Amino acid sequence: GNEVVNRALSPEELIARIMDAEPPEIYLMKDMKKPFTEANVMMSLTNLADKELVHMISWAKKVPGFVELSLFDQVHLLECCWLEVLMLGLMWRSVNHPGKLIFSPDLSLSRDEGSCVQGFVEIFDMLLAATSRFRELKLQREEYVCLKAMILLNSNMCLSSSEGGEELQRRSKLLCLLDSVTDALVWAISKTGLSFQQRSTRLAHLLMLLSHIRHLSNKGMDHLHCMKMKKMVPLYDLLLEMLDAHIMHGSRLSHSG
Ligand code: AOE
Repeated sequence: GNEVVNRALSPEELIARIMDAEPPEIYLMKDMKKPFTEANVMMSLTNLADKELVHMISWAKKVPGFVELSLFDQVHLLECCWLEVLMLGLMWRSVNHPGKLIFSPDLSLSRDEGSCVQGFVEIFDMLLAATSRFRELKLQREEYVCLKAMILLNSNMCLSSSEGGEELQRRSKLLCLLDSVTDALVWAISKTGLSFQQRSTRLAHLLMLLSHIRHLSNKGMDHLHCMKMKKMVPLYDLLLEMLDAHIMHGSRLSHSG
């Protein structure tokens, strides 16, 4: 099955496939003379995220091997990582615009403009800091697409580890996929003409940023939960249900250690 497919894919081919899977730019086509009020900004961001999530599902399906995972695993992975994936995409779009977050080509916010949303500034600053780090590292497109695929495949590692034989097989399938993306990232880094030592350090730097992105996603999820409580976010019933599912999994995980 997919193991054979992925062994046959060279790192170069794998990167070509995930570059091909990249979602398109989303335009909001909103009147930008609107004042940046809490309600307007949250409305636009929710509208944007809503469109991006549809593309994210298509993207995930094009990540080699993803559709060969069980449907349960596919749903679970996306449930766990959607905000991390959105945030990494946001950082990539914003990497050449210091001090700004480019949510879409027609919606970029400076720190001050973001401050109209309660609780936004803290997350905003963390997003800007992680984006600056990617700028310092001169993140390459090939590296970016590998990191995004890694977020997807690494997002619920702890879930299926303590179960029986079939669970172990599903887990090894996932780990095998993750290894192929790791090989691709190592290959992408090796193209930069760095010494062996420098390449190892770069790999570590890039992977350490993933832990910040996970932290940011957790903070963002808390923030979204607050917004929902305040009835600021006009979430569709289905999406609302999905967001609740995410919070439920999060608390379940934190109870088990
Ligand atoms: C980051 C990147 C981006 O491209 C868009 C947005 C828009 C909103 C931003 C967020 C972001 C950054 C962090 C912010 C957040 C608003 C508050 C938070 C600033 O501090 C996110 C808007 C999200 C709207 C909620 C939509 C609910 C979706 C639920 C999805 C779900 O649970 N599942 C299972 C679907 C998974 C499908 C892939």
